[in-house]
Amino acid sequence: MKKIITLGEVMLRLSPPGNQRFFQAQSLDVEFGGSEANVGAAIAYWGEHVAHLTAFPDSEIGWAASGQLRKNGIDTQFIPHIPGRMGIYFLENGAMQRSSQVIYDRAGSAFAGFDGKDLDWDAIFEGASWFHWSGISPALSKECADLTLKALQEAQKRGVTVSGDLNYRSNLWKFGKEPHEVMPALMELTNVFIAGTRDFKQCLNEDFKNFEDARQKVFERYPQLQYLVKTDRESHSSSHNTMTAFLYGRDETYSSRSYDLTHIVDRVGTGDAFAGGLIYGLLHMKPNEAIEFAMAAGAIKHSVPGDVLLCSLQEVKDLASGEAVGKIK
Ligand code: KDG
Repeated sequence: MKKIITLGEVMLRLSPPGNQRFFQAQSLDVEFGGSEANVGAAIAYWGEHVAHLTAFPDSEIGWAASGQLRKNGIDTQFIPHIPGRMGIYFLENGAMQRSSQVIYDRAGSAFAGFDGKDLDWDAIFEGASWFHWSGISPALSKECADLTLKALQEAQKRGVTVSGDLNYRSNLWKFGKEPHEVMPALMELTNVFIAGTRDFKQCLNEDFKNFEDARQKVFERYPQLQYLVKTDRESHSSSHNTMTAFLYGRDETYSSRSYDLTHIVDRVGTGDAFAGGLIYGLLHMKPNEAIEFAMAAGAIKHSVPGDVLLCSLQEVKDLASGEAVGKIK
């Protein structure tokens, strides 16, 4: 069993049932979600030891959140319960030509104010093979940016492989720093980037001509970088997308098969299921198999409501190998 560490905020996810608009809703469906914990949940379901780092409020909601992580198979032993509130995100599911909408209500959350000064890094990383972070955490506050950097330094010190989903979100980054003032130092300590051209432009404040241009420059600039991974999504409507994934090494490129995803149930968390599949794949498989496995995990997530992909290893392997019934181009 491998040990994987993930870091990031977990929020309450409140959404109008089905495809109702916010205005219509008489009730809201309640879940917990957070990009990096979603990644961890998928991997934990496949039998690995995943420990998540975050901070929860010392309230019934905070305890419910940590209970949910444990229910998802995640080790919560390093998570403190501290003063502060639970961040919330409201999600209205799109339909047909109407996109989904996310509204954040997360300022002043326990995680945003968490400096991690009391974390026992030796215990956290003991026996760990992998650390995963995303560009969401450093966007939230100075404390979270510093905590992400510290976690990366501790991971690198111990030779733990690091993946980062650069995940630029324009509606975050409100604490007074721009992405390019924070992200390059984090990228220097990361071995696998999950990112597209827009992420690179924003994180490095550079006007790359296209993805090829960015790819060449980041491989030159970051000697520790092993893989650069991206997904291409063509959105025909809210419920019909086409997706393909690509994995670039220094000397090799692999692409997954393309998935024609019709009747999408919930695409939130697709990138997280994909990242979980990638981490699991790179820990256990050859790179060409890993990207196929990751894309299959991301594809299956579209059929599952909620933030988290919970499905068996075999189901993902079957789809990845083309043996499952699925609409594959
Ligand atoms: O990838 C899914 C995330 O967007 C969701 O879990 C909420 O973590 C979240 C965020 O910060 O938006």
